[in-house]
Amino acid sequence: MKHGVSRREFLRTLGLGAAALAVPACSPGVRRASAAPAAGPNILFVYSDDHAYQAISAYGSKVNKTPHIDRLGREGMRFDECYVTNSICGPMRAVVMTGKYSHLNGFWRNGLQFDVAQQTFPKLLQRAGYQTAIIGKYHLGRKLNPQGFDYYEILIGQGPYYNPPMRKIGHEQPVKHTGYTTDIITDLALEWLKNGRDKSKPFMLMYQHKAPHRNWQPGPKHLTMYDGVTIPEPDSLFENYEGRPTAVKTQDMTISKTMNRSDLKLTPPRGLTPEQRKPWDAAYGPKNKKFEEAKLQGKDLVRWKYQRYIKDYLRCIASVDDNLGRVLEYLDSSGLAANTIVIYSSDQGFYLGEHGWFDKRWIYEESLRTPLLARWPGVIKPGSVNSDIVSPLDFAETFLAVAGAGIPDDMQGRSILPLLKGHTPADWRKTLYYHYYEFPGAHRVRRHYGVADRRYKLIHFYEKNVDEWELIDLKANPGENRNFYGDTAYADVQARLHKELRRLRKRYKVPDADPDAASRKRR
Ligand code: SGN
Ligand code: CA
Repeated sequence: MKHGVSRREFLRTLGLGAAALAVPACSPGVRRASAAPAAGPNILFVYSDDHAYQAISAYGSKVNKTPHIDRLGREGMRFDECYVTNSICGPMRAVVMTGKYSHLNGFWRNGLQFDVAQQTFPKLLQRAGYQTAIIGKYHLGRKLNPQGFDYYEILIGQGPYYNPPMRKIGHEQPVKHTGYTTDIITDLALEWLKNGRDKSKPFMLMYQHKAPHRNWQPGPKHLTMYDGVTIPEPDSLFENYEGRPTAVKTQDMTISKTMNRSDLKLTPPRGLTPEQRKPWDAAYGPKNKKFEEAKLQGKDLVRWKYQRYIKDYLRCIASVDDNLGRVLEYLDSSGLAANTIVIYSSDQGFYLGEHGWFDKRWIYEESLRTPLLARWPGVIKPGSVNSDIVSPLDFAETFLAVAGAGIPDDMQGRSILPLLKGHTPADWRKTLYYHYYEFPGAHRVRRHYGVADRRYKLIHFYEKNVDEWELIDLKANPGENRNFYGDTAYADVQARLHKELRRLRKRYKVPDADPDAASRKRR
């Protein structure tokens, strides 16, 4: 166990919140014994899909308001530099489960089956006396049932926005639901909190939304929100990619070209009931008619697409935020709030028109950084902000530390518990290693790895036919549209980052060949 220091520190500092946390004065040895009741707080992990920090008012959103997410920041801590390790859904979920990089947890691209037999933090929490549940999006494969959960009810694959069939523990066949998925996931989570769990144990609930994932279908309550409003455009909506790496020029994720009629709601979604179709058609019908008649071209058309996209995206978020409000209200009224750590995060960030894009995948800011807010009454100082580099790679370790359970040596992140308490260890990381693999794949983003600190990024697009390097300087060029690689003024920075990249690849045991190298060669 490598957690000795942080655990001792955890116990030492418990004086702070001991009463509120109802932690009995027991030694670590006793705590770990299987017969002892778990003593840590409840853990509520709220996870959305593709929720950009630019669309959270606590992060200074220029486009929307998220009062309930903001509340977590006001009553807890906001992390400004939470970097994902592989900006894509399934892989980040696997990183969260295991505390390991993709090349070690085996789930390096979407569409794989997660090896459920491996070590995960929910299994370790179970062993530490927690009751564990996952409700909502799972996206770690359909072939095997989740392990490490006392309860699960999960979407199948991506799952639809309306009327989702869900896989429920103990049921052979999917359970059908009628309604809006964000509401349904919340209803199920509340039901489990109220009546489903074993109240003699602390819980760890993963409450995970499908929203606001593509193709951004708003719920019945938000269909006309933002009508008549113009949402500000990002400065780089019409970026031309001059001087950028080949990978940037050959992607397929622009609002102008990639978005299809279904994304833009020019065709209605399938699978709605007649009662759901009625308000949908009433909301989109007249607007679509006006659009078709206007016969927009060029930049005007892109501008229209951006407005349609961003409004639908924000409508989906409004529902996520409203539903979080319901959950927070329940924690308050049930008295659970005082002894529950609530975390809000997203599997990765998202482009809201920056570089002309939607989607994610890149090491660039909007998809590297993901929101992270945490509230833990009596432990986290309300209204605090942290700007250390943290990562979902640290979540498993953090949950185990919060629970007072041991952190296995083979996990690759580090518990952020000291940061939550306002103390950053002197040897906290200053850089993060990143690696994206899903090419060929949707949106044609080339494989790349790189290192990011808070100012610079060194990026390697490393496939044989597109072997290119890029150096980003956020201070000189916050828009990340200039490549400083090879610029003599950056020689020292470049050399330093090359060295750091080699160090990190060695430290995290990144193999020279990609996981699919052998099969790609055969093809
Ligand atoms: C779907 C989407 C893509 C998206 C991937 C991965 N297309 O394929 O736009 O990048 O999911 O998203 S869609 O037309 O089916 O919506 S992830 O969040 O699951 O990684
Ligand atoms: Ca995602």
